[in-house]
Amino acid sequence: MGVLLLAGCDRLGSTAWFPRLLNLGESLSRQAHKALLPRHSMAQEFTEADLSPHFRSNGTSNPDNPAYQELARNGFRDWALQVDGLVQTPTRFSLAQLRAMPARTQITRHDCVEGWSAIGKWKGPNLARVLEAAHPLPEARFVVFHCADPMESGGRALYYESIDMEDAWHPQTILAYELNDTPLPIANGAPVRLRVERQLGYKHAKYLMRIELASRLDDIHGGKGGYWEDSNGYQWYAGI
Ligand SMILES: Nc1nc2c(c(=O)[nH]1)N[C@H]1C(S)=C(S)[C@@H](COP(=O)(O)O)O[C@H]1N2
Ligand SMILES: [Mo]
Repeated sequence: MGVLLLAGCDRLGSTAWFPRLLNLGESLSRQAHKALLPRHSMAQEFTEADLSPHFRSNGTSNPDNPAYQELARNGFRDWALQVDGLVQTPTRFSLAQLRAMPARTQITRHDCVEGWSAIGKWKGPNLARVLEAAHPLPEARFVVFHCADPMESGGRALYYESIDMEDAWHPQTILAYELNDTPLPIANGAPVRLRVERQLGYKHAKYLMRIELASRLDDIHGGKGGYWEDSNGYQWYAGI
């Protein structure tokens, strides 16, 4: 099993994450380590020939948020991703800083619960590398993504989502700033969105503004770990 997993990782050119995940040590109980193995599998990757001619937009396609609109007008030069919560070093990343990090490119299929799929090519740094830069504290168990787009009128109920450390450290979990070799369009979550390839579409938070490390989810917004989980009873773990 272990050999197969490592072989799989080698094939995809990513071996660094596994020892680092273990280094994270204290933040994962022994039981979590055991439970983590089955979910190590990789989502299927495709070739350029498989790309959908157009990667559609779903949900918000242009955030109704004056602060976001201002950032967009400026080509996101003043945008920064805040990483805080249960970290030693709260850190802000500019788009240029994220673009300067080692990046992963992957062609994957996005599956939306509303009944459509599309294959796209995504590029961006591994989420794990970004989180490591802020030094997660041992108590951190969840990664919460706070987005720019309000889901209700009057700027209320900003979209948000969350994943656990297993998915956060998975090699295909990236912060994408490119789709199909072009800067991520606003319709698809500019300037940066999450790709968490073994879960359904609604987990892939767009318009990222802030990433919060947390020990629990029940005291964040509606307490269910995401906008759709809170409002429509969607499953928090949306494995494909
Ligand atoms: N911030 C934010 N993220 C979001 C959404 C949204 O409305 N707002 N919609 C989700 C849903 S349901 C899907 S299927 C995908 C759609 O991504 P796309 O617009 O690139 O197709 O984004 C997900 N992430
Ligand atoms: Mo979706």
